[in-house]
Amino acid sequence: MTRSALPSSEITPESVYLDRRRFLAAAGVLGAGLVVAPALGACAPAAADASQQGSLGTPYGLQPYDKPNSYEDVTSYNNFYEFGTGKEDPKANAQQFTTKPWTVKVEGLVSKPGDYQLEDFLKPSKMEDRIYRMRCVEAWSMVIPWRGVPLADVIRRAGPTSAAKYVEFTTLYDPKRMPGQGMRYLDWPYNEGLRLDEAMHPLAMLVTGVYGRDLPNQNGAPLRLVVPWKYGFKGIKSIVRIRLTSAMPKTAWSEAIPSEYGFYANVNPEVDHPRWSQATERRIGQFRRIPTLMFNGYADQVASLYSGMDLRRNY
Ligand SMILES: Nc1nc2c(c(=O)[nH]1)N[C@H]1C(S)=C(S)[C@@H](COP(=O)(O)O)O[C@H]1N2
Ligand SMILES: [Mo]
Repeated sequence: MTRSALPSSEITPESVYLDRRRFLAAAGVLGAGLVVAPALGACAPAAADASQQGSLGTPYGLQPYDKPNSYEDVTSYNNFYEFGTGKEDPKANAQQFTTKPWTVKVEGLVSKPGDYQLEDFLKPSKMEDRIYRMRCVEAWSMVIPWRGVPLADVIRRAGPTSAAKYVEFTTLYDPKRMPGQGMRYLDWPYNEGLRLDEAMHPLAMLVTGVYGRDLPNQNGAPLRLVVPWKYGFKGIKSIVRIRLTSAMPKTAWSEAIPSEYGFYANVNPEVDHPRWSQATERRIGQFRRIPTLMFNGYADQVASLYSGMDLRRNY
């Protein structure tokens, strides 16, 4: 009997999900194996490890502590100021938020601007499951199995013109549905940005699900950004607009407190936040603090995007 044949009351959703992924990985089915392998390797049985880790795990800096966080952890400890500033507020306050229908506006320096229903916007792309380390600027972190599409796919379809240099993302503005927008924590709507080459990097994802299920509201339903080598605030939630621009977009946190948050937001353990160290992190669900890695452990993949840049000044 496979584990998924057990009644759901006997198993946690995350164990079923991860078991299935282990099976797919062992069978060589996962196209995104390079990306998911580190976390899979960490929880895979010893026999499977020998064949998986050398080829798949090593390039992504597999660490023994990189086990996926539980579904409960991932969905109950967040930042999403539109629903309150406490870590447990988003889950408590976002339950009634409706995300259907959902329109995504694509505009700016593109050959195919338009308003797309979310389903049509995503349909031409293949959904992928990828387990990423995630690091918040507040020095906590998680390992999360996301589901989504490569951001590069969506941008390619929009057809950036030769003048396009940056991508700007904007969250829904609707204070009736997002009660936190009635408070002036930030200059709403929340917005974020990437340089076009960062946005085209294969690790950058537009995410619609977690643990193989639809994204819960508190995690940014129905569409959010995930950029695993950058601090969590880049991962803008509940996106309604993607705009290609020639000038560097303003971003919510660097506008609010420019002395503490920059445009690049790359994880760099050598550059402290003005009020605390970034050298270590607290992995949610674990006891000891662990060292923070350059580019959150994705340096082999992304460091070349920043060659020649001073990452102390461009924080
Ligand atoms: N619209 C919006 N997106 C947001 C935020 C927010 O307040 N509003 N917080 C960010 C921060 S600081 C973090 S750490 C991540 C945390 O959410 P996650 O754990 O679901 O990735 O969401 C990011 N995206
Ligand atoms: Mo964050």
